[in-house]
Amino acid sequence: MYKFYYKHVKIDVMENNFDTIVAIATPLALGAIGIIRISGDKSFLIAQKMFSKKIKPKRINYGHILDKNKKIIDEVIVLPFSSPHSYTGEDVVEIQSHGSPVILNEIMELVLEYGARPAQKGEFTKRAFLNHRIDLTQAEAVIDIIEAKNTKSASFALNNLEGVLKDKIKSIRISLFELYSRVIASVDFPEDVAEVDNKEVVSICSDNIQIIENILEASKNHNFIKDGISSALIGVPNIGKSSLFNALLNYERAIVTPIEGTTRDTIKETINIGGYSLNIIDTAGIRDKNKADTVEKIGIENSINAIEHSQIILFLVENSLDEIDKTLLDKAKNKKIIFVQTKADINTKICDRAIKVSAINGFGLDELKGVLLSSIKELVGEETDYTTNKRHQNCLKRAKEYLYSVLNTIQNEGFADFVAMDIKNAILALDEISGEVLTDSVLDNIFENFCIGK
Ligand SMILES: Nc1nc2c(ncn2[C@@H]2O[C@H](COP(=O)(O)OP(=O)(O)OP(=O)(O)O)[C@@H](O)[C@H]2O)c(=O)[nH]1
Ligand SMILES: [Mg+2]
Repeated sequence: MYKFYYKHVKIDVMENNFDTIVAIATPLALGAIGIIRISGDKSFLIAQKMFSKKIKPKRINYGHILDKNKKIIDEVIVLPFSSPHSYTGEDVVEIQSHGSPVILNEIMELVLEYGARPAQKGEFTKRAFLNHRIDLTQAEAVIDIIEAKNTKSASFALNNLEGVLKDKIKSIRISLFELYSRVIASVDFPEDVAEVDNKEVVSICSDNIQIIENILEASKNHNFIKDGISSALIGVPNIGKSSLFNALLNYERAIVTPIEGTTRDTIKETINIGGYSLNIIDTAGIRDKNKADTVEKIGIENSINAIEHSQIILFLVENSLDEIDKTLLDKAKNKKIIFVQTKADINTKICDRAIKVSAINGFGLDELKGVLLSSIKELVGEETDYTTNKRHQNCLKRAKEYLYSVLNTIQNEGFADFVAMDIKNAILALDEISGEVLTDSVLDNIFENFCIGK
C-alpha cells in the first residue's frame, strides 16, 4: 500500500516489492496478432514453465505455449525484457500469439495458474512511474496517445512522452528552487548570508508568473485540439443542412427529405480537417415557433443551444444573408461565422459574402473545408509543441497564486519567511505535475482512466 511520495521516495509505505501481473495488451477481437504482457519478478519463471524451449534473454524466442498436460495451445513468439530495460522497469515478458480471443484467454489463464495476478487498469504504466522510468506527465501522455482523436493530439502527446512538458516545468522549478535556497539561507543564517534584493525576487517571480500564464493561455488551445472544435449548421427548414452535414461526413448519417422539419434532434459527428477534429452539429431548421409542433419546438431550442456551444457557426442561406434571423445572428456575434449558399447545382442567385456549395454534386465543398481549416487555425492560435490537461493546469494555477502572494508580501514589506514559504509552496505545486509529490488518491485517479494491459 503506497501512502505518499516525496521526490519518488515513499513515505509510510511497504517495501517496493511488486507481485507479478499479467494482462492481454491487445483488444480482445479477431486479429493477426495478440499480445500478453507479464511484468514482475516471476515473469521469466512463469513464461519458461509454459514455453516449449529454453527462453534466451535479449532474443526473439520462437516456439509453442504448452498447457499443463504439454498440449500445444499456440505457436508464439516470446520477447523477454530484463529489468531495468523494460517498459515497467521490471522483468517483463511479452508473448505474441495469434490474435484469437480464445487462445489469448487460454494463455492468460495459464499465466494466472502459474502465479501471476490480473493487472489493473494502467498498472504497467503505474509501475513504470513508480520505478522512476517516467514521470507523471509522461505516464499521462501514454493514455493521451492511446485516446488521441486526431493526429495533432497524438503528436503533442508523443512530445509529452518525450519529456517536452516535463522539461518546461523543470526549468521553472530550477529557477524558483535557486531563489528559494538563497532566500531561506538568508533567513536561517542572517549573519552569514546577505539578504536577497527584493527587486531580484520580484523580477524572478514575475518572469515565472509570465511563463506560467503563457502555458495556461496555450492550454485553452490544448483543450480545442484534444476535444475538437464545434461547428453548428444553422438555417431555416429545407435549406439543406442535413444534406451538407452528410456531404461533409461523406456518408448518409442524417435523414434528408423534402419535408420541412425533417431534423428534430441535433446530431453531432466528428470529421478530420487538416489534422484537427471538427465536431459538426446538424440542427433542426429554425422557423417561426408558432408554426412548429411540440417536438420541433424542442428541436429549435436545441439549435439555439448548439449556437451557444459552438465556436464556428455555418449560417445556410438560399438567396441572401437577409434570410438569417437577426436574433440568431446576435447569439452568434462572438463566434466565427461562415455564410454558406446552398443548392449551387440549381441555384443561380448571387450572394457575395457566402460560399456557394452543392451537397448533390460536391461543388464548393473543398472551398468550404479550406475556410473551416483557416477558422480552426485562428481559434487554436499559436500552437505549442506540448499539451496540458486539467490536472496540470490546476497545479500551474496554484503555483502562480503562490508567486503572486510573494509579490504581495514584498509590496507590503512583509517578512522574508513568508516569501520563502510561498516560493516553496509554488515549487511543491509544480512538483505535483511531475508526480514528485502526490497522494495515493491522485495516483489512483490518473491510472483509473487507463485501459487494462497498458
Ligand atoms: N438540388 C439540390 N437539392 C438539395 C441540396 N441540398 C439539399 N437539397 C434538397 O433539399 C431538401 C431538404 O434537404 P435537407 O438536407 O433535409 O434540409 P434541412 O435543412 O436539413 O431541413 P430540415 O431538417 O427540415 O430543417 C431535400 O429534398 C434535399 O434533397 C443541394 O445541394 N442541391
Ligand atoms: Mg435536416
